[in-house]
Amino acid sequence: MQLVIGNKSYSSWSMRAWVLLTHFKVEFEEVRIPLFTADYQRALARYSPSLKVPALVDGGLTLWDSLAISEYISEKYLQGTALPESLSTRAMCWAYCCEMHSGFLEIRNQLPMNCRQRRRLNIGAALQGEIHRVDALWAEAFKGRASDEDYLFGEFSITDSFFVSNAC
Ligand SMILES: N[C@@H](CCC(=O)N[C@@H](CS)C(=O)NCC(=O)O)C(=O)O
Repeated sequence: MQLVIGNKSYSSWSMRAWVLLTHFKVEFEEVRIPLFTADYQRALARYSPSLKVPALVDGGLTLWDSLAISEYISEKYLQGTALPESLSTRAMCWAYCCEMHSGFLEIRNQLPMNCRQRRRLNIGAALQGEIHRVDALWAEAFKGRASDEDYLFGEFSITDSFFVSNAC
C-alpha cells in the first residue's frame, strides 16, 4: 500500500493519513512528492486523480481524500478501531472531523501549516473566532478529564489525526 504525501512540514492534509497509519503501525510505503515545484502536478498525476495529496493506492484501489482514506484504513486494516465503539461518541468524532474537513477557512488561509516558519501575526476577529472555536471543541472533548490526559475522545482516533495538524 502506498501513501502519497506532500512535504511533511507543510501539508497537514497529508499528515492526517500519515499520522493515522503511523500511530497504528499499519505498514505502508511513503511516496513523497514535494508540492509547488516545477513538475509536481505531473508527478502527482501518476497517483492522484484530483492532483492533491494525500492519495492512497492499495492494490487496484486509489483514494484521493484524507477523510475517505482514514475511514478506509480504519475499516480495512483496523477493524473500525480508529473510531470509538460507542455510536454517540463516534458520531461526535464524525462531526469534529467534518468540521475540520470543510471549515476553518481563516485558519487555513492565514495560518497555513509551516513547521519551519516563525512569524508575527495580526489576528483579526474572523481568525480569532475560529481559534476560539478550536478551543471550544477541545474543551468539549476533554470535559470531565484532565486536558493532558490522553486523546480527544479517550483512545487515539481519526479525530486526533485530523486535529493534530490543520490548514494547508
Ligand atoms: N479534500 C482533500 C484536500 C487535499 C488538499 O487540498 N491537499 C493539498 C495539500 S497542501 C494539495 O495537494 N495541494 C496541492 C495543490 O493544490 O496543487 C483531502 O482531504 O485530502
